[in-house]
Amino acid sequence: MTPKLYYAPGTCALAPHICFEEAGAVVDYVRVDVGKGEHLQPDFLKLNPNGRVPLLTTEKGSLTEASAIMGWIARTWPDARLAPSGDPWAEAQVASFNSFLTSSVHAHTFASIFRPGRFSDDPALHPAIKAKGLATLKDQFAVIEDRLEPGAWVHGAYSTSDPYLLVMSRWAVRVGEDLTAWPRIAAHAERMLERPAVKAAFEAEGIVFG
Ligand SMILES: N[C@@H](CCC(=O)N[C@@H](CS)C(=O)NCC(=O)O)C(=O)O
Repeated sequence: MTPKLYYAPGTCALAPHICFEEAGAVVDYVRVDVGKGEHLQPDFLKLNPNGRVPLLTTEKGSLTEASAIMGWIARTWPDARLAPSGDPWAEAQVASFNSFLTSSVHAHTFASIFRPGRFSDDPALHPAIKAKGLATLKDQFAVIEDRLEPGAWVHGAYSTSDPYLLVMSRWAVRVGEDLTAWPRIAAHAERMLERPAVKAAFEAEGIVFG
């Protein structure tokens, strides 16, 4: 069975989408219209009860969570060299960075900005939640900026962390941040956008950077 990646354009599903393009994998891409609530329909919820994209289905079943899906891609197409192999420390560094993006930058910070209703039912509190998210974003991007080596990929060699960081950089621009405040992150995004796999995924999803 050909793997299917359920995605919505420009979401965190873009990161595994880029990984699939990097691997040259044959994949069926299934566009989910989140605006119309397709991810909350019973057929989708049967596959992912969390009602979120990305969702991967293979002959083995469903796999959720962007970072797990990217890990699977990296190990299934080792020639794409999307993850270090055989070095537990290097593997843990990738897992650490990707977990930070998932749990802190995405689920905490960007969710505060995009979805303040997840943090409080009181609409009067939403502007303060968003403002806190925007402040936290600056702090977290400063931490990422500090750990990036100029001109290098996140972990030196290219890995799943690079498409994932690009998604966060794109969102940062979309919420009004100017990446020039973080020159290494800005340069990282520029180099990412030159990669054929990134261009292919952006074109397929019909999105631009920013
Ligand atoms: N922890 C999940 C989060 C997935 C997630 O929040 N996906 C968003 C798009 S970036 C989504 O499906 N949003 C639809 C909604 O929240 O209704 C992951 O890392 O894959």
